Amino acid sequence: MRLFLALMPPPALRRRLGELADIAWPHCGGRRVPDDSLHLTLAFLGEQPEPRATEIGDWLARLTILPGQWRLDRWGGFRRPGIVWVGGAEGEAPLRDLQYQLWDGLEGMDLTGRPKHFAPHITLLRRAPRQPGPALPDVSLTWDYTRVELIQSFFTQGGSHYVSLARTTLPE
Ligand code: 2AM
Repeated sequence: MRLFLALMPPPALRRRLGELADIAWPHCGGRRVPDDSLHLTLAFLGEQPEPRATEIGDWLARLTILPGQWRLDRWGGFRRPGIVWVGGAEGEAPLRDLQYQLWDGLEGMDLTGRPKHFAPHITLLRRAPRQPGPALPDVSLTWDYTRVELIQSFFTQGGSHYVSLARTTLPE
């Protein structure tokens, strides 16, 4: 099972992010990520056997995270795989703390893959031949997040399809 931990945007923010993908596409090209699949990856776990998914899901369901706010105000890209994303210019310390805390727990279960660098981003376009430029409008969105989800990724003809397997407990 191909797994990752992510923050999934609430529906209204998901729609706004989808609108940004529509705005970026004529400039950058590539394959637009469907609204349902937009997310922020906190920990990519790769292929894992099914019992591992259960173990990770049980661990996640017992966790409560510190709610936080992420201000999205920046276009960005990873030129080589042709990714176009939105992220934050600053104020990412709470997300970094969250990613750090999650990897501590995952490593406690002997999972590996903690990245050397964490660059929080929401991918809008994949395999885009052009990177975002000054013609794109300013981004100003706020994401109030409360829980992390364990997501299983399936490859389909239309791209990746995601299913949520487990989530952290909401804070009281
Ligand atoms: P991306 O959005 O930058 O492509 C599910 O595949 C998620 O995990 C995606 O958000 C993707 O990030 C990320 N991901 C995919 N393959 C990865 C890898 N080999 N290492 C780290 N993250 C990966």
